[in-house]
Amino acid sequence: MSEKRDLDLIVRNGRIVTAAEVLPLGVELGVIDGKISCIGTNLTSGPQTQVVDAEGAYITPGGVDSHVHIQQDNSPTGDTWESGSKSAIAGGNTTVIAFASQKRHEESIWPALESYHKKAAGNSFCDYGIHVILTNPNEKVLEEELPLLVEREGITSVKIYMTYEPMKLGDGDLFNIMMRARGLGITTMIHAENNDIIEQITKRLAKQKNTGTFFHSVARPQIAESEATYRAISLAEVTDTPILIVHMSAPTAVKHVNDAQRRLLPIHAETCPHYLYLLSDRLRSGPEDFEGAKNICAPPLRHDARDLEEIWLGLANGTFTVVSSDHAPATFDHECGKLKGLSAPDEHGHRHGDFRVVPNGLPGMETRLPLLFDRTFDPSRPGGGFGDDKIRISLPRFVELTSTNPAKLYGLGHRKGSLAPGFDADIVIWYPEETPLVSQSEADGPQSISSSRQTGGGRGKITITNSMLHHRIDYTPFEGVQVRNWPRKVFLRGQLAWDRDGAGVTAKLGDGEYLKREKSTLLTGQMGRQPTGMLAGELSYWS
Ligand code: DUC
Ligand code: ZN
Repeated sequence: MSEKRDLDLIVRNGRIVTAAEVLPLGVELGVIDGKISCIGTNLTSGPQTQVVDAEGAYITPGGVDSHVHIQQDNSPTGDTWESGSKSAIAGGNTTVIAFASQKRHEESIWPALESYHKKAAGNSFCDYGIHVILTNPNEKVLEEELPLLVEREGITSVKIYMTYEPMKLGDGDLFNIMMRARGLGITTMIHAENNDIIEQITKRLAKQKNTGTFFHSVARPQIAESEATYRAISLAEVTDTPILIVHMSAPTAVKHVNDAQRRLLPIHAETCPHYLYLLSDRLRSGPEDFEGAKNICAPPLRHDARDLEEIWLGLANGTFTVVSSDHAPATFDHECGKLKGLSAPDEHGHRHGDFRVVPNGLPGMETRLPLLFDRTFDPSRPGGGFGDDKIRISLPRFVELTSTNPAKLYGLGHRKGSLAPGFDADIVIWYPEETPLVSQSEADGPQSISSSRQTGGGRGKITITNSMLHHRIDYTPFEGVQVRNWPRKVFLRGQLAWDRDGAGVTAKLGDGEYLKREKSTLLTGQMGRQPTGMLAGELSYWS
């Protein structure tokens, strides 16, 4: 008779959140060999069992940040795998998916992929997958290499750009990639902005000497995003293939996605915390500084608070599939970083800003989950916390957007993104929220503030400062933003990887494993529908 084995870990006394619901307090997680083995009440511990008391806090699956740029060749001042993955773990992410980018002159995708594997292997604190950016989708790549990418490498997603001179592809290439992706079950991620609109406006801005940081947001108007989004959707419709429009910031573009979804087209959308929190006024620099460069990303931050609201609405109403960070940082104070856009002093001692040469992108892996969690309510409780005018989405929707959906969309739905038996024991325990926000002694004055609060520590408002983050970037665009909670403990496959009240990051470099991914198991809408206006079977003449 086989001996019943002790659980390695029990997490008790918390409120487990899945994409479907918040389970009652008292439901416990049992873990064996890095996997969740059971969920139940009064689980039995043995001498070998580590028991963790969540103290009534919410427990969510490890975050899956499915769009991060780490240690890419074109980002020399960004994060390394070491710093980036450490930052990910400290922000509650147990999985990231980053990009190996084919260079335009490369006839094959393998050199980029091999060199990217070498950078990541043994250097990650969290589990990771890789997407491939296609910039030269020649016939060999499409016909011979993509099938191997899926079957041999476990890479089931590609990203393509409609803008940026060194990377952008035309509609013909997009069409051909989508046709191939459809046959192979690849998810196509698209950066949708109309390059010609941006290029022409940029030239005209420069002619009028309007190159200061703020003009970055003027050069990339909403219509550039919405036109390209509509075009990408049309190509997806005619080729009948699922796509994901990445990092959406323009409500006019989100409307195209929403319309397409209502026609049951397989169109996914992604947004990022900066498009939910920050406006383009952040791009303004003072006369003596270049601070606005810290908020330069593409698509840009939008102009109006109503634009932010529309993006929140898209989260609440189901239009968006995922929220990623698009962590793509550049150090500010570095000649190849954001300051690259500031000239040397001229004969009068003036320095001139030029947004055209500022690297695009913001850091955000570590702040993604706390920023979004801040706006959640608990639907299992009377009133649920609604009534606070900041609240926008439910806790299950938070889990769906940040963990469950990205796992399913990118072929990890069988092991990541959910707290259920058989899944990896990737677990985030937050701070309990019922306890007094500030203890009496803390309320008495700054001298009595405890050490955990000095580190911005839990149980109460946490003010984001760059000094508390683990990336190797010298700023965060969210400096000074207050959030109500933070991942307190994070387990990666059953091992404690982050302990905010203890040793900080407890995972070891190299604990993170490469994840071979399966095909997507998340579909919005339907496939196999007849594109508008075509005859039944018309597609078979050419597809
Ligand atoms: N925009 C991109 O297209 N990539 C990375 C960062 C950014 O802002
Ligand atoms: Zn990106």
